Amino acid sequence: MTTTRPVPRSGPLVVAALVAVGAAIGVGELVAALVSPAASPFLAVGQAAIRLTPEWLKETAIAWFGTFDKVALLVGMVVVIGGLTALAGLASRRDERPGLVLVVGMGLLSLAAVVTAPTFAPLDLVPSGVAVVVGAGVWRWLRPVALAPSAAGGVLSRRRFLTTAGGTALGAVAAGTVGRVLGAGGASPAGVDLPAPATVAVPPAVGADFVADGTPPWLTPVADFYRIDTALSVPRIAVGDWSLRVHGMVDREVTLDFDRLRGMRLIEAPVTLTCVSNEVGGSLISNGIWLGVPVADVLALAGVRPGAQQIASTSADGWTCTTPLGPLTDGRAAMLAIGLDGQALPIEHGFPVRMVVPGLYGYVSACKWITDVEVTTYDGVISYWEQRGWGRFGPIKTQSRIDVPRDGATVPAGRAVAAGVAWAQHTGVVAVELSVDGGPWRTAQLAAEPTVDAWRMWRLPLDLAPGPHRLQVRATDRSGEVQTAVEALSIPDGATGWHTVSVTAV
Ligand SMILES: Nc1nc2c(c(=O)[nH]1)N[C@H]1C(S)=C(S)[C@@H](COP(=O)(O)O)O[C@H]1N2
Ligand SMILES: [Mo]
Repeated sequence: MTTTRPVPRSGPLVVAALVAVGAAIGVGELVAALVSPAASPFLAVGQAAIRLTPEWLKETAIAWFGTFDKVALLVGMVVVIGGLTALAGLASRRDERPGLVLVVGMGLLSLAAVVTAPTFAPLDLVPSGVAVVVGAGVWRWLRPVALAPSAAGGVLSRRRFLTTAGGTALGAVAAGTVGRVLGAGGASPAGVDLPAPATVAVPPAVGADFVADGTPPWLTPVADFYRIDTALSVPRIAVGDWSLRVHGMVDREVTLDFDRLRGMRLIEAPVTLTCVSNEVGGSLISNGIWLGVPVADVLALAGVRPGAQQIASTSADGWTCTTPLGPLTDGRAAMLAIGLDGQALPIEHGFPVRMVVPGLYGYVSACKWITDVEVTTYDGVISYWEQRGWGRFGPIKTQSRIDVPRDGATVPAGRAVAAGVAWAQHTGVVAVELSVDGGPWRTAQLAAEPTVDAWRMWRLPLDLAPGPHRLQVRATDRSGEVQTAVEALSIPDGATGWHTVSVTAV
């Protein structure tokens, strides 16, 4: 008499594989929180993907997902890992090796991601190492339970599998959650004391916007401030753990802790930040009032040697930018900022210390979570984005935007108002003009200009005949330069062209 072996059910195998991989990720998260917060195996892989993403793909991702590009990456990772894991589970009916290969393969991938991170330290290997061992162990233990013959005592074995797998899954989720919570601890802007600045460069911003006509408020609410960075999980640095090392072409190396920095001469100034990736008409621009220590004062402590040309700033997570010494030492409000709009910096905007330089795009100046400044030459350090094809220098280009009416809007014929913003940080905007259907340029009314380091709002009543119309805007800066009509992509050093919207008057 022959007995046929029961065909193993695929469901439990897939579940077993998913639980094993989930346990690896969850425990990896927990171990990372305990020994090396930046070395979470899951996030390290995502972070490596960000580093390796070719420029065209990054631009496509930003075009598709905007500032949700990181969420999209994480969701994509979950889908890919889940899919591969399910396949490996299915392939493991007769043999545990496909599942093992998957777990070990993912472990090697995360080790590679961790080792190639700019902030790599040997301890960072531990979370991925533990994750592989846990993942492989859970797989080797759960797979036989998943395959337990369903003939005799089938209900029992199914129940045993469900409780075992379910319990392990719960444990994995708990480990991962505890890991995330622990990893988030320590750093908090709440309760950080900000001394009063010696220089309050903040004239009352009265009449600086036309919110009633549809411009953004002159001062961007902190919660609405655009956010751009390469950090999949933001560095969380407790004030007591922070220090800044100033070295390179200096007379004496200096290391400042937070209290020392906070005790130096503080200035407060509005500065409008802009991202080089901002497209014509885009929203990657925001205005804040920053509190900080002039970069020049910190450089003076160290003493810049002759021949130095720029500084290279590095963040806690290993991102770098380079900034020419000129704009850092010519008296403008270039600062190591510790405050934004009267509060300590929000974590995602660089807590506890970041750099802010009026007139330069963020990628060449606005280093968040800054921990290291090297005084060097232009060729001494090539920054993160310069390595990826972006320009070495990133002065902000004179630009303007139509906020109202929106593209595609229907407006009342005869009595609409157009309004928006223009910017030429540290130079200032002296005129904004609007052209309807390619006709003559009409001069817009400008709002007050509390500082040349911030954007400037404009408005212009329109008298449109019924029908479709095309509105175009251009700004003129204080150097006399009229915003160019030439359309350029944001790479390598900032988009140009006139923002154009199409509307229908009825
Ligand atoms: N550490 C770190 N700092 C960074 C970045 C980054 O990726 N990492 N991105 C820069 C870029 S490209 C911009 S536009 C600004 C944005 O600052 P915000 O997010 O506070 O608006 O931060 C800059 N500072
Ligand atoms: Mo940027």
